[in-house]
Amino acid sequence: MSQKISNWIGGIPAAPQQGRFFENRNPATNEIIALVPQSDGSDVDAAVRAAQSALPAWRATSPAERADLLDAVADCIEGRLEEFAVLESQDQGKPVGLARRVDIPRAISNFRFFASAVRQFSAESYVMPGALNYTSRKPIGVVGLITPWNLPLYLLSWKTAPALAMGNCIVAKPSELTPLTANALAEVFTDIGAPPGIFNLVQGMGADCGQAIVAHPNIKAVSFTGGTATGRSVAATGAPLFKKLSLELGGKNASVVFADCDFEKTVSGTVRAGFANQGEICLCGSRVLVERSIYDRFKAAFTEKVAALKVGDPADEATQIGALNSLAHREKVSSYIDLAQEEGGTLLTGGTRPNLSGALKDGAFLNPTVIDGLSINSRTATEEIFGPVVTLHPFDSEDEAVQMANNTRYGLSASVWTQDLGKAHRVSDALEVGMVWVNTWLMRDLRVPFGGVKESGVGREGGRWSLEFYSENKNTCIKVD
Ligand code: TXE
Repeated sequence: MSQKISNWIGGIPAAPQQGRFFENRNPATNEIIALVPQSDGSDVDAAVRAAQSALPAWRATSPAERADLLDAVADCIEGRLEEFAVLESQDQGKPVGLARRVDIPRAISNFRFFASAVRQFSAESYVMPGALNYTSRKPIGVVGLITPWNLPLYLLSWKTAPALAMGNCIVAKPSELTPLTANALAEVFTDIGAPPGIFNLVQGMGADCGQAIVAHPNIKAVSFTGGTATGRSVAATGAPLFKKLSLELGGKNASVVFADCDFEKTVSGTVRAGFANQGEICLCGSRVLVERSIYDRFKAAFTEKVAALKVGDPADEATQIGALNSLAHREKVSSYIDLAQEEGGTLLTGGTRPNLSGALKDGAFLNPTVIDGLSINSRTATEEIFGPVVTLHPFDSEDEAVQMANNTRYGLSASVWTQDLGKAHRVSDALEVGMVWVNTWLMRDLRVPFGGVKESGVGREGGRWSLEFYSENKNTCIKVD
């Protein structure tokens, strides 16, 4: 059964002005599940006008009032958690259990965290002889939020909550591949009686709808999460307009495994880092670098664990690897598996499609894949694949491990696995990334900075960095006679 969804402008559903819709498919079954507005610049313009009308009243509210609204959003999503989890799973391909345990609860906690953070956000003052300076954080105005298909609600909530907390109004565009939980979030804003126009949602393609958001003269800041090539285009459009930009882009992250690690925990941790969400997380550890003295033992244990992952129906609670996000994306990922073999790699497990029947036979499934024997300079080991594919590489020394980990144009995150604290510090310090985990992966503390270096992005979000990004810092100097 497919539904026809709308844009949400000024708190009410709005059909796209050109009347065009496109099909949205469940990647596990290839069935059409929704018709989605194919919006263009005229829809974006209407959304910006609605946001501008809501802005004067919204920016005048107190932080406590905004925090109350964010808490109400969180409560409402929580009340509909199961519905959100099922929508996310059907739209994205991820196991429903993962959406139920991770994606949706984390989206809820984003709203609660930023509600609490803005209640406590404080200004600074600088006293000087004869004068007092104080800073205040002003809303930017109307902000554009553009999000990808891998963690749809979670990433939208990560931007929406701090943007509203700081008194901005929003024009958001989710990925055209995963429009449904964003649509449900817009419903939530209307259901809880949020001021119309503070959260506007425009559905559509990147090239027209996304580009129209980035180019719109009255959108003053854009927060974008997606591929590096798209990020480059967002920067090229937004920078000459002097927009504030936050770019969270791709990654080719290393898990660095030393011989002195806790072996069992490291195997489990690096398998999780490689294959969570089908490997479709920008933080996934898709290159596992292993000290040569334990390489063969690690390779065997890692491969065995990956081969045992349960691939299949995302609606089944026991499933660990669901469908990739689309058939086109599976083609891209599969093409890297072919490339890896041309580049001299050996498939240790995976590389094939699982044998699923019934409704799932045409789904975008791929068995989790482990490859070794590749040069660290190969395309497979340096380009972002963004799927359930991990390459293994041996190293001989700490220096070599660092050199190999840094051998990529990306610099988002890394994990280091060792019981030697000194080594953990040295290696973490030398890695060219924005985030390092030691003996863990994707352990989340909402107060910490999130973002990458090199071609993984520009800027930081998370905690106070989000509150700072979504506001302008203003200084007032008062002369004291
Ligand atoms: O992302 P896009 P795609 C990586 C991953 C993946 C590749 C491409 O390697 O295979 O990127 O994925 C909107 N102006 N990541 O094509 O295109 C688009 O509609 C403004 C990494 O799906 O970057 C969507 O809403 N917006 C990643 C959003 O940008 C534009 C997550 C992201 O889409 C636009 C996803 C334009 N010109 C993919 N073109 C991560 N780092 O988490 C597209 N968009």
